[in-house]
Amino acid sequence: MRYLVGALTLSVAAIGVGATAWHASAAQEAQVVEIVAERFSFTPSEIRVKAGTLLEIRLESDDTIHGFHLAGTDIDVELPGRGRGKVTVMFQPKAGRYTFECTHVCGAGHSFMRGVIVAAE
Ligand SMILES: [Cu+2]
Repeated sequence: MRYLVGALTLSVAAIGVGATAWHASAAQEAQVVEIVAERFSFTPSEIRVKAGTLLEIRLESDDTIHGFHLAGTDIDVELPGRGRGKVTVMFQPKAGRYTFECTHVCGAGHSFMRGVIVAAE
């Protein structure tokens, strides 16, 4: 399992997302979070974790192209349309609230398409 997580993270580091978080915590198992994007919401839209948990966030669209930007981090990726694969990012939150939002204009409700990761001590 540890080997698998490492392999996934190397591919993430290659596109410049979440690399710093990874190096600080190479020995830690990641908690997998799956998020599905569709017009005009993310499911789940609220994710609660313990602060310091290394998250492997797997993002997938159920319709068109969407974006995923996690405020306060350098995580900003584009999700391909339905059936065209997932995008994985690594994130290890300190205590706090981290809003995420769609960054690819996807229709009338685009600006309401957001959610939050809440990391508590
Ligand atoms: Cu959008």
